[in-house]
Amino acid sequence: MRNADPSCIFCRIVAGQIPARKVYEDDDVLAFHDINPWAPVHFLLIPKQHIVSMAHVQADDAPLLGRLLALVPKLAQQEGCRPYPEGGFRLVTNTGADGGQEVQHLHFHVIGGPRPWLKG
Ligand code: DGP
Repeated sequence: MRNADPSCIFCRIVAGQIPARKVYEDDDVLAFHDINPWAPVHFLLIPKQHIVSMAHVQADDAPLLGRLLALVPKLAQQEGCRPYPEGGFRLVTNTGADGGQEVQHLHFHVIGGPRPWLKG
């Protein structure tokens, strides 16, 4: 279990110090709308603990990340993505500078809704 980083925007959202439009929350996971949406549906799914990126994931994070990823289909549909196969969603995890990661707290973008909206 990593400690929160007080300089991390997402740790501050987890702590309730910065407001966010929450989609889902439990003891270990938080989902909230992206402040700068790329598509009609765009929310972020994060572990509450401060894992910096996918490059920092360790073997014992597997149960947490498995649980987090298993939430994606239900939350995507809850937020307005149509069901597979006509609908669906994009799941993106930017990692490091070359991966385009801006916020240094592991997060999964869940992006969808009626196209065209695809970016990148
Ligand atoms: P990435 O490039 O993958 O690190 O994307 C970070 C995303 O986080 C970006 O799409 C915008 C979003 N974001 C940054 N700051 C905030 C914030 O304070 N609140 C919310 N809701 N989203 C934020």
